[in-house]
Amino acid sequence: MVSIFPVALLVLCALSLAQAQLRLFNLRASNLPSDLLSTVDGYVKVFCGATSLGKTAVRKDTANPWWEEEFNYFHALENDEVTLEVYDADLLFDDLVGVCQRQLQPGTHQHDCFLKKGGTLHYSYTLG
Ligand SMILES: [Ca+2]
Repeated sequence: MVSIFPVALLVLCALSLAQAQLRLFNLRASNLPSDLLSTVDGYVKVFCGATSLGKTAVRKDTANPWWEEEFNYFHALENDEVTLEVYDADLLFDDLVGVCQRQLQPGTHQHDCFLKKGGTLHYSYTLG
């Protein structure tokens, strides 16, 4: 008699390793901190694992920016870590306001992430 257990295990592995499409969208921030020397000019860099998915445009002179960019990645895996780095663009060196990291789960999710130097990043993603 041939056990079907190894086959079932194989199928499970294949399912859990199946690449999925990640769509990250609706990026907004609120109450970004200002410094004395410059306006708050926010932008966000997006990564999935070690892969850079790009960055948003700079929203000049607002503590409550929103970004219309969407980020798509077709090789995402469940439990991959998505990283969002929020910066304040400045003349010489851009300030890192905070970093948000989260492990991807199937479905559509909306998250608020408190940034180290102040303010909150809001974003949504769909994995599926
Ligand atoms: Ca600035």
